[in-house]
Amino acid sequence: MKVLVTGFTPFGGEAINPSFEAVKALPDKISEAEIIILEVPTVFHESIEILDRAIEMNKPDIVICVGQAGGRFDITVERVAINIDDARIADNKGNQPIDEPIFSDGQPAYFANVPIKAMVKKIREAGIPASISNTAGTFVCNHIMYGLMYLIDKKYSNVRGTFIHVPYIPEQVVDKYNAPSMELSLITKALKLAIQAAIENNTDAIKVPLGTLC
Ligand code: PCA
Repeated sequence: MKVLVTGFTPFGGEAINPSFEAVKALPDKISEAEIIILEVPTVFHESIEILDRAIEMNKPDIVICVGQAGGRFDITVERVAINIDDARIADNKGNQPIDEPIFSDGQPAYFANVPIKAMVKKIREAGIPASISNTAGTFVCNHIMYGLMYLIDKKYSNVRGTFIHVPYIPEQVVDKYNAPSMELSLITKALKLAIQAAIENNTDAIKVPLGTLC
């Protein structure tokens, strides 16, 4: 089995992106599966094209894309990606699409097709805060998750995947008032556990109440 794990380049004035820092620190193998890592640019469309080529070349069974969610305090496994780009800031190449569909022939939204609840449960059991998120935003992270699930729908029907958002790491918040952060080694450990859960559980068989009220 092969798992492709991506992280993003720094964006929005940050010197690092904890997503790729954490991905880089993953072991070469998790539960006998080969781990392939890839850094993708925080750029609309180019990120999906690079992901597509990497899937084509490596033929992974599972794809987990990871990105920074500055302001979130826990690890969030995304449930859904929507067919819209609505950028509050420009990406790393100056693109700032507003209310544009990602793929005109795509569904309005796609759900993750890995066991997101089993993934969150496994991370929590290790004492690391984690939850399901029902929005990946409307910037490049939602964009790549949508692109991943679109590609799975259109041409890689055997692949399973989702997106995981991770908090800032402590060095990023030294000058940010009241911003939450998580130690890099904990983020890497959480990603490893999430990948393990995705490998071990074929479907989201567990019914645990991890929904939100509003
Ligand atoms: N986070 C951004 C894009 C790249 C990243 O790491 C986002 O949440 O959209």
